[in-house]
Amino acid sequence: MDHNQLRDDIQNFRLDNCPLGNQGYNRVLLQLFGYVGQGRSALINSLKYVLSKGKYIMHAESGCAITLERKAYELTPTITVVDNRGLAHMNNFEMRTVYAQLGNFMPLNEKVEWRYGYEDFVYKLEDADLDPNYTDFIVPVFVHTVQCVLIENEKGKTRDIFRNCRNLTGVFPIVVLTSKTHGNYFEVEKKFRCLGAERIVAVENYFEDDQLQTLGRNTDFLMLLKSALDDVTFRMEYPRNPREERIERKKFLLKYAHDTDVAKREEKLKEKEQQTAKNNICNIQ
Ligand SMILES: Nc1nc2c(ncn2[C@@H]2O[C@H](COP(=O)(O)OP(=O)(O)OP(=O)(O)O)[C@@H](O)[C@H]2O)c(=O)[nH]1
Ligand SMILES: [Mg+2]
Repeated sequence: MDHNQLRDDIQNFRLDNCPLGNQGYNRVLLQLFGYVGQGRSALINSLKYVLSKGKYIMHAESGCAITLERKAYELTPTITVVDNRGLAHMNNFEMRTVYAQLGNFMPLNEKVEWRYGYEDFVYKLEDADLDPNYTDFIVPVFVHTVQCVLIENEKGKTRDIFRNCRNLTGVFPIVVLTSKTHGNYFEVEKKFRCLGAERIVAVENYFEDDQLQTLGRNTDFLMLLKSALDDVTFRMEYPRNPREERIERKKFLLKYAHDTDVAKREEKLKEKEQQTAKNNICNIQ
């Protein structure tokens, strides 16, 4: 498809024009997530740049500043992109906060804290009910740099993350590989395909000192947005109920938080029993 046509289609996409109307949704929310320092903020700046036809502006701080606050950036009248806090350790406590961000249960423009206590986490979910959001159609986007190879231990966890994301949002995460020209992206793409990724888009982000637009580079960013909108159109062909979907997301989060907590308690109990057994052996000797 012609580049200008593609950009116009993205700019003009409206949920009202879906086969069954908007069904109660009023915007498409691209939720960027992944590990720290993978190029999420740079991706937002590139998307804004490619769609604006104007000068390059650094909207989201990229580079030295680590994103700690959840922030939303409007791309078109229908599409908004959210810069979520990145994962540092990939443990279940961080993961449940990542899922809470993806499920739209964490407020925008506030620092995202990892909630290690079960009650603390559940109270935060309850707080979100003060001003519940039913109207965002969530599309998860996992951002990963080509320069960072997934190690064996991370592969299984990433597969689980993809599956949980799909269960939470109903959409399989789109994988965006950044730094396309700084590594072997075919190799990295193959690894993500093996983890079940359905759609993978590789891009080279634009920066203040690297802002010469080319057709191919721009088209990669537009293809990412088209891919997200294709997913939305596909799901909007079926009858949906945004309120019920939000309740289902909350149930998912409560169960995940509970299971994580139980597993942690069992682990602690086992450690304590092992220590007691060790002490008893020492006392006998
Ligand atoms: N060459 C190149 N560098 C990139 C690209 N994307 C991001 N970077 C660099 O990678 C680093 C991290 O980019 P950010 O945009 O800050 O990444 P982030 O995921 O927002 O990071 P946190 O907010 O810290 O978790 C920066 O030094 C960027 O310049 C890319 O496509 N190409
Ligand atoms: Mg960032």
